[in-house]
Formats: sequence, C-alpha cells, structure tokens
Amino acid sequence: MGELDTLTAGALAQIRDAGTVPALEDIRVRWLGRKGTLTEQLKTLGSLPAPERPTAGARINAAKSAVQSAIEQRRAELESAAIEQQLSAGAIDVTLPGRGEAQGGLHPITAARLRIEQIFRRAGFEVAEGPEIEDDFYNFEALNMPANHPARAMHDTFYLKDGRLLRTQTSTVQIRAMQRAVQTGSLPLALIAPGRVYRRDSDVSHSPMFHQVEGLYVDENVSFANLKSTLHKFMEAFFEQDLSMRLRPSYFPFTEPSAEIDISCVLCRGAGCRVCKQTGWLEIAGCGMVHPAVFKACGIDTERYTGWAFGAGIERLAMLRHGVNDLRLFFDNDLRFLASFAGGRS
Ligand code: 2NL
Repeated sequence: MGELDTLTAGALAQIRDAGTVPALEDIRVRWLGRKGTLTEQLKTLGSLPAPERPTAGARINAAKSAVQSAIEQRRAELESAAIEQQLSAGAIDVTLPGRGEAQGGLHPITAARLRIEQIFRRAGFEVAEGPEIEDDFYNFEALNMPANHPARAMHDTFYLKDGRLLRTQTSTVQIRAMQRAVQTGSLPLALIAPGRVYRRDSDVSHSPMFHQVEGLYVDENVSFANLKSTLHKFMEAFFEQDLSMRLRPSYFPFTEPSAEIDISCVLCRGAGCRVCKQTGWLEIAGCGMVHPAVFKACGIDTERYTGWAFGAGIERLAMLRHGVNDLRLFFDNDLRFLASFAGGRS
C-alpha cells in the first residue's frame, strides 16, 4: 500500500505535464480506465485480510478521486489556453485601412425616370404604375384601336399564347386610372405613367424593351394651351435650360387633335448640329387632346370633361440630356459607361 502514494504522485506528475487535451485523455485511460493502474489496485483488495479491506479500499478510492479532479482541472486549463490561442491568432487589426469601395450609382434610365417624376410631382401630378402584361382592351380597344385597326400593326406587339400581350405603351395604366376615378368619383385626374414597354423592333435605334412616360390631365375646361405650357415647362426643367417648343400636327388614334412636340436642340441651342440633323429642332414627344372614344371606353362624360395626354421615350430624353449617341449603351451594362453616371448625375 506504500506503493499507492508513489503511483498517485506519478499520475499527478503526468497530468501536470500533459500538453494537450488528447494527451490528457490518454493519461486518464492509463490510470482510471477499466484496466487503468488505479482501477487494477481495487482488484487486489480481495487478496488482503478482511479487516484491512475497508481502509485499503477507502485509500484507493481517495487516490482515484484526487487523480480524477487533477485531470478535470488540467483539462479546464488546456481548454481555456486553446481558446486564448484561437482568439489571439484570429485577432482583427481594427487599424488596418479598408479595401476601398467603388461608388455605385443609379442606372441613367432610372435616374431620368426619377427626375421626370420629381418635376411632374411638383406640378401636382401623381405617379402611377401598372402591369406589363396586359390584355387587348387596355392596350388597344380602350385607346380607340378596335380589331383590324391599321395602327395596331405599327405597334409590333409581343403576344402571349393565351392572347394577352406585353404592353406597347403605358396608356394602359392611364385607362385603369380613368376607370377608377369614374368608379370612385375622384375626377379631376392628373397623372404620369412611367414604365417599361415592349415592341418587336430591334436595331441601332430601337430596343424590344424600352421606357416610356405618358401623362394625362382630365378636368373641366382643360385646353390644348395648358398642354403646351405644361410640357414646355417640363422640358425646360428636365434639360435645365431655356428652350423653344413647337407643335406639329400629327395623328394618333387616341387623341384629337394630335401633335408632335419639337424642342430647340439642347446640344446646339438651335444653331444646327449632327444630333438635330442641322435642323435646330428635336422631336421629343407626341401629344393631343384625349379622343372622346377613349373617354367613352372609360365611362367619362365627354360633354363635361376634356383632357390632354402625351407620350415620350425616356431613353431619348436621357440620351439628349447626357449627350449619349447610342441607345444600346443603356442595355449593355458596360461598367465603364455606367460608372460615368455614378455619384448622382441625373
Ligand atoms: C409618342 C406618342 C402619345 C398618348 C401618347 C394617351 C393616353 C391616353 C389617352 C390618350 Cl390614356 N392618349 N397617350 C397621346 C398622344 C401621344 O404618345 O410618340 N410616344 C412615344
């Protein structure tokens, strides 16, 4: 039994020297495992005279618990040392300079749309949106283009298998707004409808998807003069310069009378350049007084109300504002082009 103290001292020394948790586990198995040295000691009790057994048993058990608690203490030491080691190895140097972020920006078409919305909001117009997949009624019928109307062919419509279509202009949004205003008795109505439109047309100056903004003002006594002054003020606000505007008679099925809007060239100020093809003028929008057939399709009383409407391409407005000469640049997602708008040019 004098041997037990030597054994225990040996075990405690090994535990103190254990450098890792797995090494400590080996030590535990060696001393306290099923065939461990101290466990084996208990098995020798049977060979002792009966009166000595309780004392000897108690001493062995005391030795075992001393070794057991020394192991637990060392395990705790090793584990917290491992955590300390991990923490200091992975420490973040908060004084390091960052990698540097590139300044992003709005897509120039988005920026132009927001600019258009802001100008019209200031003039009391609401901004409305609607679905890009439409049906024949909202895209054609309600706009005075019944089946087989020749103007339908000019729209190069994308059709879905079920007969629905991708809207070719955002007038669809305005038709819905007029119907709602009639239902809720909320005329007069002043709104713009910016958004994506689709036409089966693709070349250097046409994209199958492009952006349009339409505007609509319906009230009693709305005049063509009001249309002209509102759009003149809009053009001057959008291009941030004084400019001249003229109306040329035109035709649209949904307006009568109808006109094309020209503004003096924003690049040469009317002197004549490549962009205005030496004419000094730019064709910028179409407009007119809402055709009575359109009002009737929406249930609006044509004896009481008149209204004007216009439509313009957002790509064209953005190209002229920024001197961009190729429509495709807006859709190529070339970062060198897009980055030139980063930082808030609108
Ligand atoms: C163009 C011509 C135009 C309209 C759009 C319109 C909408 C309703 C009723 C009547 Cl709900 N008219 N929109 C009117 C005239 C011209 O667009 O050249 N767009 C790019």
